[in-house]
Amino acid sequence: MGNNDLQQLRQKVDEINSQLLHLLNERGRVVQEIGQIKKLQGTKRFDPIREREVLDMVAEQNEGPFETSTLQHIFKGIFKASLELQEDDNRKALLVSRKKKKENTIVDVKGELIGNGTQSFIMGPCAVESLEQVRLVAEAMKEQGIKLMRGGAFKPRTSPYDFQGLGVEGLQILRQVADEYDLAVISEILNPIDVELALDYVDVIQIGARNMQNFDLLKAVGRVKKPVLLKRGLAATIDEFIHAAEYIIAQGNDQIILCERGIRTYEKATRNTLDISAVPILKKETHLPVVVDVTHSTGRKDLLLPTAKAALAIGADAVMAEVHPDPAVALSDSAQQMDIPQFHEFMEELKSFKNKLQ
Ligand code: PRE
Ligand code: MN
Repeated sequence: MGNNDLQQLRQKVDEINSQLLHLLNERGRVVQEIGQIKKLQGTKRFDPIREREVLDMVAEQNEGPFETSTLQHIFKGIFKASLELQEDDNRKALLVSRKKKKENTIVDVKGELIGNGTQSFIMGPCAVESLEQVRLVAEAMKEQGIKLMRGGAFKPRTSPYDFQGLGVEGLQILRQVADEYDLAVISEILNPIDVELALDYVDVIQIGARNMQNFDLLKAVGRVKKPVLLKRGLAATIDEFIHAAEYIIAQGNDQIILCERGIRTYEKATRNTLDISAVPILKKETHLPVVVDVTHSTGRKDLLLPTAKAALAIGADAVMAEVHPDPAVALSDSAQQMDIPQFHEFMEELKSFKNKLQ
C-alpha cells in the first residue's frame, strides 16, 4: 500500500463526496417543496411519524459497515437541517441581523450620528438629583464638545429603600438643561405606561439591564418613533441580548443602540465583567450601533480610562460613563462616578488616544 493507493482511494472518496453533496441538495429542494405544501395546508413542519418511517427504512435497508444507530443519527441531522430549510425567512434571519440588512444602522440623535463610524461619548450623572447638579455636568460636557447626556430619573435600585429617582421632575430637569446647553437626553424608562410621557422629555429611551427581558416594555418602545438604548441584561447571553433587540424592531422601531455594560461572573475585582468581545460579535451579528458603558461594567474609577480605550480600539460606536459634580454625596453609584476635573482629564486622555487610533 503506497502513496498511489491512498491517492486513488481519496479520489474515490472525493467522487462520492460530490455525489453526496449533490444528493443532499437535491433532497433539500424536494424538502423545500414539501415545506411549501405544508404551509398551504397549515400543517406542522415537524412530523415525528414521518421521521420514524424514514429511520425504520434506514434500519431495514442498512447493509453496513456503518451501524444502524450511526446512520439514524446522521439522518436525524438531515431532518433538523431540512426543518431549518423550511423555516420562513423571518425566523431564519432576525430583523436586527446583518443577514437581513448589510449596512450599518445609523441612529440620529438630534444631529449626533451613532453608528456612522465616528465614535461618540455619552456622559452624565447616574441619577438626576437637582437642576444645579445637572447644569454643572452639562457645562463640563459642553466644554468637551459632548452632546449626549445621560441621567436617571426613574432609578431601578437593588434595594427598595434606596433613592428611586425624581421621576417626572427628573425628566423635566434633564430637558430644561439639555435645551439650555443644546444637548440630547438619554434616560431610562421602567414602565410601559411611562413611554408616552417620556417622548416629551427624552431624545433616547434607555431600557436598563434589569429590564432587558421585560417584553411588554420592549414592545412598547418598539411602537414609538424614538431611538432606544438597550442595555445587556446582568446575566444575558449575547443571543438573548440580540433577541431582546428583535422584540423592539419587530414592532417597527429600528432606531436601536445596543449597550454592553458588563455581565455577572464569579469575578469580584470588578462590579461586573466587561465582555469586550461582545462588541465585535454584536457588530458582526447585527447592523446596530454598539456602546460600552465603562462605569457600570467596572464599578471602578481607576478602570474607566483603560476600558474606555479598549472600547474605542475594538470599534465601539460610543463610550458611556458617569459624571457627578460631587460624587461623594451622590445619591447613587457614589464610588464610581467621576468628578468634573477627573472627567476633563479622562476626556483629554481619551481624545488623544482616539486621534492615535485614526
Ligand atoms: C422531513 C423533514 C422534517 C420532518 O420532520 C419530516 C421529514 C425530512 O427531512 O425527511 C421532510 C418533511 O418535511 C416531510 O416529509 O414532511
Ligand atoms: Mn449608575
